[in-house]
Amino acid sequence: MDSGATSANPFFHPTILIYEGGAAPRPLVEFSMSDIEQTYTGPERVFSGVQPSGNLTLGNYLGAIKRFVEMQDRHDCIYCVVDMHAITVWQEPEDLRRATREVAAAYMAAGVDPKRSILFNQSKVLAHAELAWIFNCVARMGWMERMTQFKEKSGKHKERASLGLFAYPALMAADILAYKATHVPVGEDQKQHVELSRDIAQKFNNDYNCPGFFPLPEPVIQGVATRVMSLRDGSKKMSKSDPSDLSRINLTDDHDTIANKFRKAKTDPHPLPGHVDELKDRPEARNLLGIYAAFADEELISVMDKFAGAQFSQLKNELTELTIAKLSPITDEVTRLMADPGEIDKVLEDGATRAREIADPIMTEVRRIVGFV
Ligand code: AQP
Repeated sequence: MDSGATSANPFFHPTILIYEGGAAPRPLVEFSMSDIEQTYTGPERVFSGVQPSGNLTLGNYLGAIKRFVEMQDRHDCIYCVVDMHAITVWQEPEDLRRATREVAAAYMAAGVDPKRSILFNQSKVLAHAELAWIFNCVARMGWMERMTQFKEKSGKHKERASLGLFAYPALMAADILAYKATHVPVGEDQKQHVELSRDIAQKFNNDYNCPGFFPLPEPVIQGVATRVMSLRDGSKKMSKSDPSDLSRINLTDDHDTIANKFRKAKTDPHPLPGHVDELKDRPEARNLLGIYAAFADEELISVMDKFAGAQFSQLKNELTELTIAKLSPITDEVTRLMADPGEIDKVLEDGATRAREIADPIMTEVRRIVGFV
């Protein structure tokens, strides 16, 4: 229809809920559709996902899964294991199957209740792939080229990256909008992709002259751990695919491994500061204090008061104890659930059936709007 610039502004700036370090996690009822400049009038719905692309990290847990659990008390939530996203980089099929069940087990072990929320894996619901294709035709190359995740993951050899890695954000928009989800809890690294989903939703609504058909989904980025950093380099995100295992805490790490990784975590030579301003040029201190605050459900400032003037070794010891206390029950439960993969598969099948019930009528409308016979 048009060549990129729609009559309405396709780069609509959303209200992003970022509660920076220092602020207490606020009640989730904080967000409200009335804050959003849009004409969508349907119900609020939460959607988010995690890729089965390796061992889950502390970053995935604190930045995403822990908050998924909190949200299900107040909202209709759909939580997905995004296996189609995972194959944008090579995955051994056997590893993918195991990781898919492991992410599902981690959701449940952390407290996602598959009866209250919908829990399934993406490839079981074909609406994701179908809507992603339509969105490939709505999104503009220029929008995709600006995505920092593609730049980072494709590195110096873009021509060798998969087409899927480039188109990843269109699939993510489809994940969200196949359910007309209005809120997307994510870590900070995914903010740009949720913003792109808004642009795609808005352009679809404009191009096909169906104002308010899709909501403009809002990223919900809350808490003190929206960007957990590598333990080896405080300027780099903690990531499952980092080649250095010492850079991250995996949800499957045993106690000794957790203690060893924190012991070896990069620090600086100064005692810990007492004011948030002093963290500006001290990313490692900021990271370890932030992880402590997130696990302790405390404000960063009160954790800083506790450790002001102390050596890193004291923080590392207490952080190790706290991390083990919080993660052990989850790790044990994942191990228990993984002993019966058939049960996990049943949960995913049931979730997929419920997900299809929501997506199918939306896709029927989409096909009609697009002009498919
Ligand atoms: N370091 C992090 N701090 C806070 N949140 C994080 N998330 C990821 N890393 C951090 C959040 O976890 C959710 C699921 O992420 P994903 O599996 O979709 O992939 P990702 O964002 O690319 O995470 P990884 O661990 O870095 O995976 P790989 O290495 O496979 O790319 C998202 O909400 C994300 O923001």
